[in-house]
Amino acid sequence: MNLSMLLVVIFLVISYDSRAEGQKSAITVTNNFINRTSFPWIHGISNLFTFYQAYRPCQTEFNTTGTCLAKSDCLARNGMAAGACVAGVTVCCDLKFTCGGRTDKNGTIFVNQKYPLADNMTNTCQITIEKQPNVCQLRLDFDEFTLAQPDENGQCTTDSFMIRTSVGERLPILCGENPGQHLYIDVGSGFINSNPVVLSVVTNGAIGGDLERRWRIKINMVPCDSLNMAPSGCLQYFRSPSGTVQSFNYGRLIPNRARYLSNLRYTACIRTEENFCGIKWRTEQPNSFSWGWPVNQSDQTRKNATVLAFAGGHCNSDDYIGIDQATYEDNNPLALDEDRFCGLGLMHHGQVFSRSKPFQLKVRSNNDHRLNGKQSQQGFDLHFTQLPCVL
Ligand SMILES: [Ca+2]
Repeated sequence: MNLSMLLVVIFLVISYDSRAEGQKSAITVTNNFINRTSFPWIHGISNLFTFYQAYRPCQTEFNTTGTCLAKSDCLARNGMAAGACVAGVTVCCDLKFTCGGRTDKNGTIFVNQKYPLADNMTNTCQITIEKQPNVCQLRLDFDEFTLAQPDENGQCTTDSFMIRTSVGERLPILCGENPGQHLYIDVGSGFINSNPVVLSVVTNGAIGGDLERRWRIKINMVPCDSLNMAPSGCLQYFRSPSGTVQSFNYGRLIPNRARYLSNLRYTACIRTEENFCGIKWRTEQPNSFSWGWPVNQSDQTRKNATVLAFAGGHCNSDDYIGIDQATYEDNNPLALDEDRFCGLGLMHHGQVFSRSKPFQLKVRSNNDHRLNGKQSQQGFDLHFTQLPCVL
């Protein structure tokens, strides 16, 4: 084959492959014109082109990183064609890790089946994570997380996100809206992967309102010798001098319904920075604390109270947020310590100070959600700032 003939063939191959998928009649005409059965060597050259243009990273139309693959190859790997690669020979393939997947790769991203589109089917979507040797924890980051809201009892009965592990404490079942949240899972310190972690999302039909069920969860493996390991017993771990901690499903008020979940028993921990001795917690917005209701208070007491913020023993019988030895004013010996906070405010000024280490926020809710629903309690959105040691 001389050079000019080769160029003509290359032109014909490109013109065939670069047709848009929708132009079916054009493809048929071209396909008839170049009968591949009659000219089998065209296959070889086409494959050569595909090989050179495949396996390069590319940007999908959803602004994620994809891989250039032949469309058939992409679909065979459960990927989704999300834009074109070079000259239409290959597509930019979004290789999704979704339902039925099994991974031992650090940084795997678990998405819903139709991601980035929403899923509104009844389904059980399950993935398995096998840890690599010398990994002690998994950290899940919810880049996107929208499931159905909890029911009036604060339970995830329509949709639920569950973590199954044979190591460590029981983890909360989640639902509702949790973008930006994270959590840690203990997976044991063994070198043999005897305890795979199973994540499952159970969904029931379409969800109401303008919500679209969708998730994108990043899975990171934390090595046993890493300084990034969360201390034992900490579901959430914040490693900064200041930051924000929100309750799961914190969001806009839903009348006569508590947004936060019932049956919670977990701790959010803050890493103590060097030369810091205290912590200040304040509400991120003026009303961003509504958690638990002092059921033992008489109706009259509640009516008379100007700010419905309660502390200490008043919070014993329902849900509360625990902060050890916290007072409304820092370094004031006359300000009494409290360790439980509840009601519709964080003490009277929306802030507390604690010099008790380690810095922890204990989140507790019982299985009775009636009074919390009646108060339309949203949960908490709290800002923390670590305080330097006083000499
Ligand atoms: Ca309650």
